[in-house]
Amino acid sequence: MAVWAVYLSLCLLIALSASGLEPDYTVNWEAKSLKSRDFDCYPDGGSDQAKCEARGCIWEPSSIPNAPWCYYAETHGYITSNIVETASGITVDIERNTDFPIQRSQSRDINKLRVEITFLSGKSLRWKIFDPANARFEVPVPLELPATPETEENNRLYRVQIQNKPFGIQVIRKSSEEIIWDSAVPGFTFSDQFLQISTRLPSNYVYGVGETEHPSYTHDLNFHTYGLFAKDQPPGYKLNSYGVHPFYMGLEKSKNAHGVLLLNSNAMDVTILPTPALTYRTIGGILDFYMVMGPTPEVVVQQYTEMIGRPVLPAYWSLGFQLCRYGYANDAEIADLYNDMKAAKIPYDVQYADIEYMERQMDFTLDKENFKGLPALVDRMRAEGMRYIFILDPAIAANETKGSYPAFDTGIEKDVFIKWPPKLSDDIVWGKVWPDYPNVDVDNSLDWDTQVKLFRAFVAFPDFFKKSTAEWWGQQIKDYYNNVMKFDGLWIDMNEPASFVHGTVGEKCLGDQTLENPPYMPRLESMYRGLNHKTMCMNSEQILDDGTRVKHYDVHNLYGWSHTKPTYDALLSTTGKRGVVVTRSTYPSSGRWAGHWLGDNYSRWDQLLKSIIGMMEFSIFGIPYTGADICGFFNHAEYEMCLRWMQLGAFYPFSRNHNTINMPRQDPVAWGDEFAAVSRDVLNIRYTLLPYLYTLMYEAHAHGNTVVRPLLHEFVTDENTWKIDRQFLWGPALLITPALDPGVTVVRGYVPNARWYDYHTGEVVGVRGQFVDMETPLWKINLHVRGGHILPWQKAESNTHYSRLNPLGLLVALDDGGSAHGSLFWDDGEGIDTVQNKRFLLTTFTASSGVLTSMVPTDGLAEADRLTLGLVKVWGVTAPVTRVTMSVTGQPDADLPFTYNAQVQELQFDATSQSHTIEKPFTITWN
Ligand code: MIG
Repeated sequence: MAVWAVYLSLCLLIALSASGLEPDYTVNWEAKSLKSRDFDCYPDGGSDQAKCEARGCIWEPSSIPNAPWCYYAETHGYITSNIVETASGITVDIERNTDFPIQRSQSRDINKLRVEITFLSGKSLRWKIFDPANARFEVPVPLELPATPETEENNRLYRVQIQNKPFGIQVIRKSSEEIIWDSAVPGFTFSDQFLQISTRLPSNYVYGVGETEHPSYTHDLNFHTYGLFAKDQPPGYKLNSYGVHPFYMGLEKSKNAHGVLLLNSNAMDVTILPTPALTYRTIGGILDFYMVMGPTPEVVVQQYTEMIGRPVLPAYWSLGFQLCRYGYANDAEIADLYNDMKAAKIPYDVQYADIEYMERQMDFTLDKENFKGLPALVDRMRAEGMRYIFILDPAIAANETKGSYPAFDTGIEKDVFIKWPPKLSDDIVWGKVWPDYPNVDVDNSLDWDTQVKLFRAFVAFPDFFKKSTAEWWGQQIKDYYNNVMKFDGLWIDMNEPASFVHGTVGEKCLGDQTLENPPYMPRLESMYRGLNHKTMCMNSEQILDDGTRVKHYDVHNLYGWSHTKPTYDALLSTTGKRGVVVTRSTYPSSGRWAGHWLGDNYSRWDQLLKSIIGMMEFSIFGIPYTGADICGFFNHAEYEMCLRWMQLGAFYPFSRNHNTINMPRQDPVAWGDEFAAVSRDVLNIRYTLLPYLYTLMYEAHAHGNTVVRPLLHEFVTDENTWKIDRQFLWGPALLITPALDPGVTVVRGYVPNARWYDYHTGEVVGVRGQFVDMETPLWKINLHVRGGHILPWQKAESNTHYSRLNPLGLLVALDDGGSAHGSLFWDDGEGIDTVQNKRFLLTTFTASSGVLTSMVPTDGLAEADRLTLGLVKVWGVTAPVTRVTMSVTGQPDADLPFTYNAQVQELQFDATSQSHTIEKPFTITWN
């Protein structure tokens, strides 16, 4: 068929459908070939007609930007040969369709495969595609799966159908009959180093796939490819970055939602196509998919985190504001900053030290010249209720005199460092990172490569998969705490792992070069420079817990993951408290032990929006404790941008202002009084709402809820919310509408369909289900509270040590019917396993018809941590109030002092005088 004819009938089709006349004579095959036309048979680039046809594919230039010119024939793929259905799943044998030539001569095709579909539960399923004849690498990240499959058909939300030519799996949501996964599309490939599978998507709305920067939270479907491979790569458009999350959430036409994880840890890329469809291409392992059926976006995250592990509950203080920079000159500079913050009365809980506190950037050392006073300063700050976190990099310096650097010496003794496969060499795979050689005068004016060559010492990378490594790492951390200085949390960086040499010192990786430069190179930042660009050789050998030897090629993306639990365990066992760990490189389930900052961003306006998108993505990846470096890491921050960023960052769960070396200061006391005042005001709001934020963190930990919540999670039936990424929610009830652009005094925001109150005034917003213009003078960030919710709060203090001592306030925002509900989670803020051991208080609050009552489902709080009830604000009280009475079982009723503001419809009453501790239920009535 001539190309022009297809093109013409296409135009006709478009013209007619645009005019509303659906012609029934434009036959189906047109639409069908249009579909297969999207699936790229030459993603490697550099194709031409001859090369394309040599793959048995169809060459047809296209004027659509990014559309493939070489695409698969309809039946290109595998053929189903045998299907066995049981009550708990389906097993399918498939064979390569040999009508088509092999795909890539350098990557051996595997012609016979086994497909195992398991009905994990009524709401989740798994399909695993593997080589039944030869075991291949499988991801060693443990998932929590139901003990027995759901064998009762009627209990399953889904049905699975197998297509045979090409082979494909179709998952159908029974309630809507929508096909929500459909891999019966051309191009399925399973070869040694190139595995490709595509699925049609049920709607144009798909979210996730990281860690990589996306210009919008909703994916653009026009053939965009994102590489996933852990790299010390600041976030940038289409650049693979620190972590890897092959997870997406898809919306369906029926407005249901589902989530899909590809449990594969090899380098890969993911393309999103307008079909709509999605293509995965990975270069190793097997294809192991897990789907959760929701049916709402929020439930998808609950189900996903049930599988990968629920997020850690961070210490209460880690929700406080934090200050860091790379390149503090000495401890005196930190002391001055602390004093200035105190004097300016800006709430702040955590101070950091970056790599400069170390001697020559070596882990577990202290620069005894410039940071001699740091341990004492930390002691002083901690005595005043502050906390301290310091940085650790995984790589350990190797050029110290024997006997002078225990971290390396004991590491060698315990054989913790990554080596070559024994048949090639018994040496360590040396890299170079920050640590300097002993006795060098670092000259920063030299170019980078010369500096690396002259000044940077050899380093060894610990293999954190080994138990012995985890023990050794924990011991170093413990020794530092006991012998050098105290700390409360740990910040782990450079764990992609990052190196300043490519592969190894000398840059020659031993052994199989297809591991360094595979036959198919995913669309990575380093695709033309090899996989080992800025990291270690792919042929390095790592050893799993059970003794299995694996190649770094297969587990590279798990390096940060493997670093995280040992660090968290060490923090707990060393300090006896749960603290917090923040890690740069993550993989599904990293959230069980740590939070994540969004990496080395820029001091640029566009980064404010990108931080919201990044946080929302980490919300659905199950890592709720997240945020970006406030005011930007690289480059000079500018006053207005930094101020707006302080306002936005006050609503990051992980709220830290951080800056790179040699840049001007950008902390809140660096800009003068007005800046300090605005920072203080907005951080006071954050601190006031910390009891609410902490309760959300508990809900994430216990039930998998999101904390930073995209609007579509609360209002999924309203399609207006599906694209919103310039606003976000804290849980269900606080809407945050930041100013994200220079010079604005008005910001356009969506008011979802509910009653909302202006946080600053308590007044009801007159509209709903609409975009509105909100005033945003420089001092103000727009915040709205959703009617129907009760938010716990406490008066802010200089840090959480003090704010936690204040009485508990409640903000009761009544809905249209005069009702509201909410809860409070409270514990000692830092005890280990308080949730598991039920050493916490959970109180629920309900307001309705002028009565506020509390109930206490869990009362495991130690007496010292009890809270008294203080000031309660009720918004949306329409009639004047004459009396407010509090009653508690076994006590006489008490009148409470109150005020009523008729204009704002706000009732305030104060229970402070009652000294009522809230683990005892109460009822308060107003009339
Ligand atoms: O190569 O420790 O992302 O937050 O300040 C830079 C210095 C190493 C990268 C981290 C950044 C940190 C910096 N680190």
